[in-house]
Amino acid sequence: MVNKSFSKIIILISGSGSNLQSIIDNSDNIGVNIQSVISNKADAFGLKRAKNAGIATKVIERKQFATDKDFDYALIRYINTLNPDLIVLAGFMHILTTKFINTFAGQILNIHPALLPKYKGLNTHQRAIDAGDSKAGASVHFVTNELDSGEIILQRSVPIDLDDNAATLAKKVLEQEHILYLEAIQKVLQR
Ligand code: NHR
Ligand code: GAR
Repeated sequence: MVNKSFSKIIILISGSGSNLQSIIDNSDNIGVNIQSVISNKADAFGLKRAKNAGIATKVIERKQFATDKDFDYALIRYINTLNPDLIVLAGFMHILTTKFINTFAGQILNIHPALLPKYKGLNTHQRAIDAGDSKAGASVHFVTNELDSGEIILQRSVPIDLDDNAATLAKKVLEQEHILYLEAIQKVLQR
């Protein structure tokens, strides 16, 4: 049964979807109903996770469209049919247009694998190691038109050990992300 007091969310992915899995597994606890999982990659493993959980899935790929704008309009049209309370980016790797951000202003969250404002963009773990940082981590933030720069909701950190490489660090951070995203979604829905 769908509890009416649950918030409606949709989740956008591009890949493995382990953050998606964490939200699926804890959706009752944090009071969310996942209406749909959207992937911009047809082969994303996260689509299988959603299907296994009986959640609707939708593939909308950039290559189906002539321009970024047309792609984003297709996303907007689909999302508008669902009217979600929150749009959750979980390993979504395509930069969204201003039109998309403005349409859903204040309703879009992203998890970024760095202690923002450090290391916006890509390749965050290698950059933290190369800089000699003693800690790394992840941030959940509101998505605005400036990449990875919206209000930070919550962060979690992990130590960078001397024998860490980008892969071992990514694994440690990802474990924290799975907890962090649950906490951040709850925090946003409570305000
Ligand atoms: N869109 C907007 N407008 N603003 C943000 O802050 C966004 C966003 C879309 C995604 C996630 C972000 C991250 O957490 C995110 C934040 C992709 C890229 C990127 O350069 C950068 C940041 C993020 C996601 N993507 C390349 C592109 O040209 C493609 C890279 C690839 O496919 O491997 O879109 O880090
Ligand atoms: C996560 O580490 C997330 O922070 C990162 O991709 C991984 C997705 O893992 N996001 C970005 O780098 C966004 N540019 P998942 O698909 O297993 O959740």
